[in-house]
Amino acid sequence: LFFPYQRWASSLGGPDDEVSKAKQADRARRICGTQSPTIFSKIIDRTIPADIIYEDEKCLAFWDVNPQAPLHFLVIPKTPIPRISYVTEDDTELLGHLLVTASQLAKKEGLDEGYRLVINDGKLGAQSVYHLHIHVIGGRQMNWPPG
Ligand code: TR5
Repeated sequence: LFFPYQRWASSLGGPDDEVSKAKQADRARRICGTQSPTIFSKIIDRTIPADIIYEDEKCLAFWDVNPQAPLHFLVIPKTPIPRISYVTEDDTELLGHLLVTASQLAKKEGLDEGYRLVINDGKLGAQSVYHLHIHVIGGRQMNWPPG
């Protein structure tokens, strides 16, 4: 528990950082196309290291490098779907699997008192990496509405 908390405490960049990253990513996506493979494809194929906590044939989970809470990890499909707004009926089973995995890992990490799942979509949703991912954020009181 100590390690992710320490990273969270030392990386409070603030929400503006995430919004500017999302704007940059959207600009790059419009100029360069679909931005594929993203950094997450490189984490999946182990070209770039990440602190991986779970893997199966359909998905991968790893600690967020810029945590927004004491515990913050991402659950991603191995298939590089860019955005939640791009999914189709064919992705129904995969999306269910991602949610069940997120829930099981949250339980394993001891988030018994609650946590938040977040999927950012596109520029207005502050998405910065165009490979679908579920944020699992916990270990502190969340606020509402989100920023
Ligand atoms: O803004 P969205 O919803 O797209 O979230 C992207 C998330 O990916 C952010 O919370 C970032 O902190 C996280 N991220 C970005 C990188 C990265 C990462 N998490 C783990 N490992 C990472 N590596 C190695 N490289 C990144 N660029």
